[in-house]
Amino acid sequence: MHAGVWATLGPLLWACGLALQGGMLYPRESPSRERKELDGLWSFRADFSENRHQGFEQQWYRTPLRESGPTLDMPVPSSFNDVGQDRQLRNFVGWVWYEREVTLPQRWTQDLGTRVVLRIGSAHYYAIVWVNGVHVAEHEGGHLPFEADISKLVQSGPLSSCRITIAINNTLTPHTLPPGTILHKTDPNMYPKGYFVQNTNFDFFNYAGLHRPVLVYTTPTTYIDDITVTTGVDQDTGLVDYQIFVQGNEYFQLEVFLLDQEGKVVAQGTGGRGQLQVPNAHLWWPYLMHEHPAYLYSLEVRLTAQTAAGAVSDFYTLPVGIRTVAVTEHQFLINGKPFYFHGVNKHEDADIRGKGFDWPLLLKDFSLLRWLGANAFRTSHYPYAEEVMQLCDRYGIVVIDESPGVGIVLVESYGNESLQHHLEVMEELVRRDKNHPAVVMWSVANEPASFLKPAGYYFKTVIAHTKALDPSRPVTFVTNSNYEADLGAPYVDVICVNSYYSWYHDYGHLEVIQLQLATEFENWHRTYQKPIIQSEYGAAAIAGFHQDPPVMFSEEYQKAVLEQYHLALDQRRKDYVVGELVWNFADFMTNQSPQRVIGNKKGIFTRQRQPKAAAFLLRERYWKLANETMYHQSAMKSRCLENSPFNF
Ligand code: BDP
Repeated sequence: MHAGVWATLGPLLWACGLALQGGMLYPRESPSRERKELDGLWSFRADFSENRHQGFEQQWYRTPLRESGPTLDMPVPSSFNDVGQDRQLRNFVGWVWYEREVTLPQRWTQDLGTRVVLRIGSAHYYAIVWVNGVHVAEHEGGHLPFEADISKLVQSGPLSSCRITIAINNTLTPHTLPPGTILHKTDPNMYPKGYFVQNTNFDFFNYAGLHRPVLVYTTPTTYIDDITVTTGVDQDTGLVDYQIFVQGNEYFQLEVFLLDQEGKVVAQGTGGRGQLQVPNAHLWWPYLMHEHPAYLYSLEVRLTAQTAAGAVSDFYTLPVGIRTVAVTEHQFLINGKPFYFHGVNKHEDADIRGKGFDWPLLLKDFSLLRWLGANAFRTSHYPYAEEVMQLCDRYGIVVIDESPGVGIVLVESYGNESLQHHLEVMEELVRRDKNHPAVVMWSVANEPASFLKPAGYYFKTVIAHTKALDPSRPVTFVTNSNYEADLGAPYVDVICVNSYYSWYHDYGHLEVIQLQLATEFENWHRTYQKPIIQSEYGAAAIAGFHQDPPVMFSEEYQKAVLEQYHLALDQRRKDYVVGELVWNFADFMTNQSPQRVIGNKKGIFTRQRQPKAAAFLLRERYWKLANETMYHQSAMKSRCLENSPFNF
């Protein structure tokens, strides 16, 4: 087979005039692949110079960082902001420098048949990477992985260790995603010379640093670069369409095996693309929708090629869930059955580590989701770590996968430069997450100023591009506009709408919620004939504040707002409302303002993941909803009884 044939996203991307270089398969160990994690302590320095450019002027990447000035120890993964006691570092805007020495196994540096790749899970926001002082990568965007092939560098001579330097800039501009602006304050009576602040239009703290795992991994020099899997169902037969892209050699053989959870081969094929048929397939069902949710097969891909040095093999195993997704005027269907989203919006956010990836925190969050009876969440307002998506696949938690397109409210952010970047980000997101069965819809943005004139063309283009990249999933963006003013709504598959009745207006007036919400639902559905998700609603409560009758910021008020929403949702959910996602799963950090009390307190859990009264209310509701929407009632009963707070 000829490797020049693009077997993955390639043709579509070329057709659209854009193309990412290569795939972004999650680095998994296999008989042909090894990994070395670089998590732990790195050396760190923020460039506090006036123009924030001293690091480049003095070329801090050329020699060990400790030689150009004092350094701090900085944990990776973590945001740098909340680790120390320095207020200036917490609020720092500009370049920070990370460095780590790493000793690579001798074989990696001596075997020319080994390809050595440096992979950065995320670096917020703009990153430049050097290895031993040599520039190897640059990446824009704080929430998606990027890589550099460093084989040549580490294999070019005797090497005892290699030095990785990463400069990261958290500055946001009108053309970044999310956008932001730098405001220079020039009044000498009020601000010192050169004073500036970063302004943003989103409601979470702009944490920065190396937020996700950094690692070095290997593949052979002829390697499986990308795999795309889409699935279908024909009666009882599961259909798995695969496309495999190989790099490094023109001539090779590919074999694929689909294994069930017992390790039995249920289908096999050869070549770079094909369809596997699985008789009596176990479908991937969401949590609480089936007695065996989240069934995952393993797709084992085996590559063999002849090189001058002899035969080469590469192996990669991809988890695969067989399921279908479809949208009608009234319904969201998974495996042909109506699916009702009852879940949450989240943030990657916690004490001290900020947006830093943390396994214990992640497992705690998933155990709370399951306790709650939540079957879905939205990755508000940016792509989450790959490990999060993997757990969603494993536990059957359905995901609306959102881009970092949050706070797009300035007219400057609707020009061509922003649009091109948004298209690229959607490419990176689809490339990374396309194979996750848990992902059932893409969200290209949250609450953009979609009433501005250029927003119509902008969202039409971003949505069309996303659909071309992945025709297998619906696309949306999340709005808080009025239905008449929304220029993006004609292009989405599902209307996702946020509202804060009796919170941001009609303060304290719980009695207006039902009427206002019912009117809104009617208007949207009459105008667009599309299913609707209440993609955000909620109220702030400071844990431990109690008032009865309910008063804003008390736990009772938060609960009462939710109850009123639920009454209106119940009137429409059997009709065209297909989901409800509370804002928010947990309290989270924001910028400082008189509207925020050490962050946003709309969590149903505290930032430390302890329940407020609203969590118990939602738990009761979600388990009831699950009970109503189960499709295999008798089989489900016994399973749900184990966890449910109710007797069915
Ligand atoms: C919504 C935003 C969300 C905010 C929330 C709030 O989408 O990011 O945190 O409001 O104000 O409009 O709590």
